[in-house]
Amino acid sequence: ADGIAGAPAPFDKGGVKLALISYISAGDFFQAYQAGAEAQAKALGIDLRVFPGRQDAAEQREQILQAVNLGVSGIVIDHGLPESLGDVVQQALDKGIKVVAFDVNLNNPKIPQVEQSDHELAQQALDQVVKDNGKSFAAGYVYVAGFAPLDRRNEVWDKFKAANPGVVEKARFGNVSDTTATSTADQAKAVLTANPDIKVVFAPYDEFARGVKLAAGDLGISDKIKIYSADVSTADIQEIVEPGSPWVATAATNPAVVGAVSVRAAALQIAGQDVPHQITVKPTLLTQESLRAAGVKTIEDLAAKIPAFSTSDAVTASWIPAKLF
Ligand code: SR1
Repeated sequence: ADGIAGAPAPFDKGGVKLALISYISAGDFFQAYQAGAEAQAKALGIDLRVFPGRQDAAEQREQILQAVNLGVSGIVIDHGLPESLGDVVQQALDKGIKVVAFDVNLNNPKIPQVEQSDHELAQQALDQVVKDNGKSFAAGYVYVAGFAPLDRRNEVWDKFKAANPGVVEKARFGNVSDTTATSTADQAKAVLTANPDIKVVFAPYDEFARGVKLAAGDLGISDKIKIYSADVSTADIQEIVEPGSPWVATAATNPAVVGAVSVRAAALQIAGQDVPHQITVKPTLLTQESLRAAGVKTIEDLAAKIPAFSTSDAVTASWIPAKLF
């Protein structure tokens, strides 16, 4: 195992074992998050064990116990259902294992919480909604309760509607599964057919937005609606900038950067260094117009143009290589 010269123990010797335990693995966001975690782990000489998520709470609990038995020094928990995790996470903490939570509220002062500033992210997207559409329109809203980032974004949507009585939510739908985009597309088709006055769809998860776009294309109404989302990937950029696309804006971080930040939070704790309880990676608004004007085609293009897409100064230290992409 390769140690890092000048790093605190145990990173000076290398071979530190860390587990990444996800609730969801399908989709661009989660794949990029994992790739970022792997890149940061490699740069720290960490032996990262990745446990794939299948939206299965019982399996995620089992994976946490497996990681404890493997003798890992840290566990990054990426999404999940808090009510099914508390006792197994406590078992890990009791063994001295450091835990980091991304987008799942584990409500424990010993567990740093990583998030993308979901309130700000939703607000950025909704500010663009108002710029493009004013404050009176019929809307569709894609939401599934119980996922911390979606619940936080929903708080902003609720406030937005309360502040803008001319915004009428005609329908609420959504599905989170291993086929989120296609299942959401089926629901969106029914919703858009039943509500032809919908002009705006707030779909704050890229798989939701992809589903709504698919439905609009199938129904031949891509020029009648505008879709506002969260998240970005190379595939998303291509869908946003293509001619006639109804997907007009997204507020996003680089998920690979968020994955790297999560691993750094675990590494700093393992090294006995302080980590803030709340760790935030700030989003950036990306409009169709700005992406087209800048000729952005990939997430790498974004990273080259916008510093926040290539690295974050959250939870770093002089001994941690942070520039990975
Ligand atoms: C089902 S939760 C999906 C969200 O998790 C991450 O926060 C991504 O931003 C995605 O939108």
